[in-house]
Amino acid sequence: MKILITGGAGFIGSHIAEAFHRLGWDVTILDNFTTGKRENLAGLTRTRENPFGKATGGEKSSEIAKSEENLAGLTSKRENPSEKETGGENLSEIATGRGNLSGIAGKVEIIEGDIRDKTAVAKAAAGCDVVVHLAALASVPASFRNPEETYEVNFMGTQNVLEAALQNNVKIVTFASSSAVYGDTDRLPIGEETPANPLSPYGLSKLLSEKLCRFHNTVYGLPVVVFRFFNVYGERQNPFSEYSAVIPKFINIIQNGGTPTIFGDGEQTRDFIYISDLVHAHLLAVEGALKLQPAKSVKPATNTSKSSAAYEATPLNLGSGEKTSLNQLVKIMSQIAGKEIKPQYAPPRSGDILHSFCKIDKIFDEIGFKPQTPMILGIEKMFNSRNFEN
Ligand code: UD2
Repeated sequence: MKILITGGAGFIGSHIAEAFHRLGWDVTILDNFTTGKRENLAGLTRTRENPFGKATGGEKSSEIAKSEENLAGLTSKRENPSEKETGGENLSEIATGRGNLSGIAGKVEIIEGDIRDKTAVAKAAAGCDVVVHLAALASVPASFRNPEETYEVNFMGTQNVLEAALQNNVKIVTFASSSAVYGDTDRLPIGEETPANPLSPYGLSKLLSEKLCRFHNTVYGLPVVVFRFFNVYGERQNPFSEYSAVIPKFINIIQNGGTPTIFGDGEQTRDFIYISDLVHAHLLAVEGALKLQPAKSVKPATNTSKSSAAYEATPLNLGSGEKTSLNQLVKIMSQIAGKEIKPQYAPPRSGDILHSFCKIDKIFDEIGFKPQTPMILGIEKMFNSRNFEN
């Protein structure tokens, strides 16, 4: 089985790439390396000699032996009696890196290219069974500075990816949308039925791209899962950029003996989801799609034996379902650091929303996903990782 991950060298993409790699899939990564990093892909190459640590892009790893029983990828457990019955548990282990398939590796191909480049996208998608589309300009503040480029990359880039997926009859595309499509709402927790009122070019670009996904499903029968990511955190998340997310930023400051700054009174809330939970959701979505469509042909999702709205590009919230205020976040970090961290407070950041946390019933009903990582655990793992060395 072969998967294309756009934005696969980024924080999120590299974790998803590792999980599929552990399953024995061939992984193609398309990334323009503006925010993605080659170091993020070290986990794909660690178990064997592989040129990618030094690659300049577009190179292929040497063929390596594959275990027959794992060639079926996600569905292998049905034929493999040595694995546990419950697919969810199994995939969860793969998602957290504890899967017993480590060391079984498919081919890895890294293509340096931009999703605005149709030729690069077509080349990357050739022969793929699954596409995970993550590549985007993902910053809200940056989208205000450069709305045009945000629309070009996020919307037209998505068009190129969907078109290439269609050309290759892929079994499933997953699309990374965002909680930013909701804008500010007082209907909490946020259910998928909440009217989308994006308040940034970034949020709008994601909403428009969701529509593109839905269009490709309705008109061409392309199966697409649309995930609305909430605040994702985890190892390898960049703490150094001006647009860095609050968790890696604060951990880095604390580990360097500094004082984190909270914008506002710290009572704003976010729904933080740990990276391995997000990876698990992707594995479940792909597994579900493969069960629905065992043959390599794209049929309208409605014609499959067991239809699911999830594969018809109706959005699914991908969050923890828990709300955490910034003040609570600092308390959790104090607990892990073993000392009281006293943040300083600054005026609220303009354009910030106050509260964001989501309902997660739909994603459970549709693909059986439930987050499993309490924040204290996820953040502790980040504290213990070595990714914050500049
Ligand atoms: C996240 C996503 C964004 C979009 C949005 C949807 C990140 C980096 N951004 O934006 O892409 O999907 O959700 O609504 O994941 N904060 C501080 N001090 C700091 C940095 C941040 O107090 O030094 C606050 C910030 O004001 C906000 C909260 O922490 O209230 C979270 O900020 P963020 O930048 O991590 O993420 P957010 O929710 O703005």
